[in-house]
Amino acid sequence: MTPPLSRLPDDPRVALLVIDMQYDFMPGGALAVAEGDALVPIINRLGAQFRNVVLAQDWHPRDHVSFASSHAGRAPFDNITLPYGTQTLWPDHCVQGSHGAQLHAGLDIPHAQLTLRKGCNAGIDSYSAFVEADRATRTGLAGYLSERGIDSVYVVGLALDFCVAWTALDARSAGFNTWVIADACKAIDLNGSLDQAWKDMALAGVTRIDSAALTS
Ligand code: VGL
Ligand code: ZN
Repeated sequence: MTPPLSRLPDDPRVALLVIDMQYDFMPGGALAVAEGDALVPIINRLGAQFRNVVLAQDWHPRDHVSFASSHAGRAPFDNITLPYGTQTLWPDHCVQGSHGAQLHAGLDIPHAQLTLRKGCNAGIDSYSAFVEADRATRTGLAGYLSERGIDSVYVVGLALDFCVAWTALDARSAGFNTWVIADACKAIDLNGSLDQAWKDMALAGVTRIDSAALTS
């Protein structure tokens, strides 16, 4: 089942989810995604087309469980086993209140209504803007969108193979029509994670489009 473009950006039942456009994910940042900053003008153009926009912000306490520095003898990009499953370890990034955690100042979407901070629990990571990595703790985003009559989301931002993909998969699980705008995302691509993410999303019914499909 591939949904057609049955929900246009200015439809009040649609939201654009802008994921983790923060300095630590930009070139020069602690967990840099190549060309992440090239997305700023693309996402600004998209943002202007949508009535509803939510900004997600990775927002970790300084002793966060996803930081390699929280685990003696571990290095960034190692995998460890936590009570909730496998966790990839990262360089310290997006520490609450730090410059690296700030949204890129070039983002220009003044009508965005909600900034959703995630990953705030010291012991649980959260790639997804909907459900934390324990797959049980909810951020409240599905409830927020549903209460506002939103049934469809377009997802853009960083990183395609982690926070964008997990957010899109959870949006589908929560029943939202879900599109990922491929040219408005950039990937980390760790051990084949990018190919895997597209496969997982296709299987779940997430539709891949390019921003050109929305410019009429
Ligand atoms: C992200 C790794 C760790 C992301 C966040 O935004 O994709 N990736 N924290
Ligand atoms: Zn993070």
